[in-house]
Amino acid sequence: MPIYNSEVARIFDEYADLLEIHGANEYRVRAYRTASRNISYLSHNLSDMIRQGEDLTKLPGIADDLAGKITEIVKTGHLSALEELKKTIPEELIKITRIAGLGPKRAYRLYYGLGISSIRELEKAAREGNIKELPGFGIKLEQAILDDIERRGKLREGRRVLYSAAEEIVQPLLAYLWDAKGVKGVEVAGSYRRGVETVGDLDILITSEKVSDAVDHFTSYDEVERVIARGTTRSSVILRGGLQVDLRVVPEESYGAALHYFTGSKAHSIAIRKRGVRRRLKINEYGVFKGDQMIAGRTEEEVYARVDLPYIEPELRENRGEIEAALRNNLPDLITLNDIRGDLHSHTNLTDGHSSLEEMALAAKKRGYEYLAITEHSKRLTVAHGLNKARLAEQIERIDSLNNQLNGIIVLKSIEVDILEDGSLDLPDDILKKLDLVICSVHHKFNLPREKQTERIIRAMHNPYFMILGHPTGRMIDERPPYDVDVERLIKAAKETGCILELNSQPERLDLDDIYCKMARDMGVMVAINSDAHSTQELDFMHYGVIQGRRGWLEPKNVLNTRSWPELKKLLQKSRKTLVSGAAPGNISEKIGAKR
Ligand code: DGT
Ligand code: CA
Ligand code: CA
Ligand code: ZN
Repeated sequence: MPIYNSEVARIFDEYADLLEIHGANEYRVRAYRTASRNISYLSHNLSDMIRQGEDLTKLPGIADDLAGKITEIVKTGHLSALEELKKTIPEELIKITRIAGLGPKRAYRLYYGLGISSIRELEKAAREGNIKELPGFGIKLEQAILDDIERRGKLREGRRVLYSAAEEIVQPLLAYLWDAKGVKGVEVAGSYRRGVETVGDLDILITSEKVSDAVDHFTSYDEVERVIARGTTRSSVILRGGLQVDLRVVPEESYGAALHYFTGSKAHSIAIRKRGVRRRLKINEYGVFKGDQMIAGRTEEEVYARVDLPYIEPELRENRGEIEAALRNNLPDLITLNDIRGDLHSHTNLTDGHSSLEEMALAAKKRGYEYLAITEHSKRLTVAHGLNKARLAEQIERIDSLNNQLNGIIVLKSIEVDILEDGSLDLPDDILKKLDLVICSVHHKFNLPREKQTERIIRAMHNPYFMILGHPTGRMIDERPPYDVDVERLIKAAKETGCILELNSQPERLDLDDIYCKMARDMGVMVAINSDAHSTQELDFMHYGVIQGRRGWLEPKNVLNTRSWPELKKLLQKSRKTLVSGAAPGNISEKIGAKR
């Protein structure tokens, strides 16, 4: 993948900003800014120049040092000096440089002068009038900073946030609410409780002996930016960052009914209420009523029981067949994090990860896993330092020797190999066959027409070493739509070729989504829930995937990595055998052609 001049220019600009925050010599900073501008005006492509062995120092403003850095960027996709510098500067400080009226130089002075390293601290200092006291800042700038922070907050208001971001807000908020006097119960309802991948607002229920204390406590939470409504049964606030939180105070005897009502979804609640009506019962957020008499409401189980249903897990409450399944006594036995025995997708610092092979293995062991697959990128992904055959062979040896030293965890030799445009894989069969597991992913050519994209992937699935399709639709929630692909056909092809689909647990991916998980399950195709961790901490992303899997009705038996290593090994070998004895890769295009 060639690096464009604009990318080199961007990296130099960022480097200049960070140097400036760091207080570097202004000539040095200016050298990178000038180089950045010159590069963006160049008529030649730097990649081509390097390939043709041309001397970069002939370009205006490019000395030896810069020429070396350009070569590094073109060859590796990043600048190690920039990566190093980033480690020494708080990430939020970089955000501060983008606030109106500030820039790297002023960010530097805020950091070293007032110890400000986050937007929160900046806002606080501005409100307290400390910014204007700094030489060269003044009251106008202080006000401009506050205005800009507020404007940014408003921009985010009303936008849905990722489940993972909501979780970061929910955990401390719940702990805080439990601290109020007289509190007997606190729970989040709404889309968050149903595990929806993005959340519009948070709906919190609280039962308390002292209602007004609870409400006061809530509205004086440190993170509250603005109180929208304040009442004895319902209060709403906007938190810093723009997320709305609705708090409802409910009596204990109505707790289950309220929890059911406010968990929704609306479609599910309406269906339940209709079943009530047929039984001459009224169901609302206060309880289940027969005439004027309340006959249930303390727990959700009671509410369901009154309409002759078993308890239904929140993740299923979308009126997508869960009530019918409950009536047939056929609700899924949903997967939990405890059922997961290993992680089948992770990267190390050999490519674009941040932790070493050994650190990853030990972190997986610490999480109680039996196995961890190390799935580095393959060579086409140059920006991620993807592995070629020789480097993969070395990695295989390293893993073999690590496995000899480690107890209680098995590191699987694996790869996340690119699916090329024609459906072939980025590495040859003779190295793939030495691996325990092969994940295949699309990382480029996202914009092929639907038919071509679908065939590209199906063709790859016919490679005998193809086992798991990584992040099957390529979507990034709120950032990139899925590529145009016929997922139903992919699932059918997976069924025919014995392939497995991944549910990638990166919080902005969650790919497969809930609907396709259910489709895979219904069509008898297994799903592997993987973290795709790029560091030891990211192994914890697994729980996001598990929640999405629950929304997709997945049971432990539908999920590949609930198997013990011996069982998993058997399944993988079987998938390989059916294919090796089936179509030879050479015949695949004819096979696909014949099917249509
Ligand atoms: P969100 O916030 O957009 O991510 O989605 P929800 O599901 O959290 O929706 P929200 O916050 O508007 O309302 C929370 C729950 O309250 C919702 O899931 C069901 C219940 N609810 C809200 N409005 C109605 C309604 O008009 N009828 C019924 N039956 N339930 C409602
Ligand atoms: Ca909500
Ligand atoms: Ca709400
Ligand atoms: Zn990937």
